[in-house]
Order: sequence, then C-alpha cells, then structure tokens
Amino acid sequence: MSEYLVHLIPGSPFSRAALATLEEKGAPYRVMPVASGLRSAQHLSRHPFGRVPVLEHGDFTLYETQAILRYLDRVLPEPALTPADPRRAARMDQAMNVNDWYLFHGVANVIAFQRIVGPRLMGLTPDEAAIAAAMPKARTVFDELAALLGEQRYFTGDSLTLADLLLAPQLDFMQQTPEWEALATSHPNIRRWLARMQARPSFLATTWEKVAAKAQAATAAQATTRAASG
Ligand SMILES: N[C@@H](CCC(=O)N[C@@H](CS)C(=O)NCC(=O)O)C(=O)O
Repeated sequence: MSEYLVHLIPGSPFSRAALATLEEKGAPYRVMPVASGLRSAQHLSRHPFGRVPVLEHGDFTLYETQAILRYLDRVLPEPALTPADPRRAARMDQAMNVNDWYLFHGVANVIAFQRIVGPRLMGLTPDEAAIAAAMPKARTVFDELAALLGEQRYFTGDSLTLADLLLAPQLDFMQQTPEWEALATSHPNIRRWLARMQARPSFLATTWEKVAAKAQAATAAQATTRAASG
C-alpha cells in the first residue's frame, strides 16, 4: 500500500482534518509543507485554486478536504467514519457543508484569520470592523451547530464521524479568539463536544506545533536528500 502524503501549511484547520482522519485510521503518513508558496506553479499544478490540503496516495492526487476525508474513509475502512444509517449519513453530510459554506466562509476565515493567522503569520493587526461584521453570521452558525449536535456525543450520534473531524479544527481555532465566549457561552453542548474532540489522540497528535515540527523535519530531510544527490 502506498504511503499517504499531505501537502499543507502548518496550522491550517482543513489540513488538520485530513491528518486527524489519518490518525483515527492508524495510517502512517507524511506531511510536506508548501514551501514554494500557495500560488507557485509547483503548488498550482497540484491544486489549481492554490489551497491546502492536497493528498498524494501513490499516483493519485486529490484536493478538497471533504473529498480527501471520504476517500480515506473508503480506502481505510476501519474504523468506519461514515454512519451506515442513511439519515445519520445525511446529517453528517449536512454538518460538513455547514462547516464549508457557513462556518468557514464569512466566519472562521474572517474571525480566526483576523485574530490568529494574520497576526501570527503575517504580522497583521486585526480588522475589528471585519470581525464585528462577521458576528451575526457566526451566531447563526453556532446556534445551528448546537441544534444539530443536541445532546449527542458526536454530530450524528454516539460515534465519531467525518463531520466531527472536519468541524473540530475550525472550532478549535475559533476557541482561541476572544469572540468564542460570546459565541459559545449559551452552547455548553458545543463546549463539551470540543473538549471531547481535543482530548482524542488524533487531535493531540495534530496540533499546530506538532505539525510544524513534522513539516520542519520533512523540509530538512528533503534538503539532505537534494544535497546528497548533488
Ligand atoms: N475548499 C477547500 C478549502 C481549503 C482552504 O481554504 N484551505 C485554507 C487553509 S485552512 C487555504 O488554503 N487558504 C489559503 C488561501 O486562502 O489563500 C477544502 O475543502 O480543502
């Protein structure tokens, strides 16, 4: 079986979902930071929209996190991360689309970007007006996620699914912002679920720091190989 290689930027929540899925499956994998830049010709040849993650598995290359997670769940069937029951599977799909369309777009990609990614990686000062403008949508998203979760342990019931693995990295990021208190205070079920996700070995193994260390080691190994080959 070919190895799994994930091209990523350390800290990226979508990339973390792919890594956490590989961890849940117990599959060996490597990470490769996109050193050439997301808009480099090299990366655009893997991902024409210049984003991460990109999965390589033998001669198969795949971008879009939902596609990657579903592929991994098919080629690595144990433990199953998609419910067998059609209605629970539909809820999983729904929660995954809420992540991509409503939580990421206009909420996490504004609030978590302005508070965490911009300041940490680009030295930017948070745009308070942009954050304030994102809050009404953020409230709707949190209310809806709380309603979908209800009193279940995971988003579709008692078992972990791809929906939990996609949502948790985004919400883990949101938790690190001052806006979290206002958004999550009336949703103790979201707080309990996130704590449960953060305690899983798959999440402990894929923190920004741990992925950054793996990425640094991969870059160093690549440089050594290049130097040795002349
Ligand atoms: N629809 C894509 C979204 C991926 C995405 O937006 N990734 C972020 C990092 S978490 C990214 O690459 N951002 C770079 C940019 O916006 O230029 C997926 O599901 O993989």
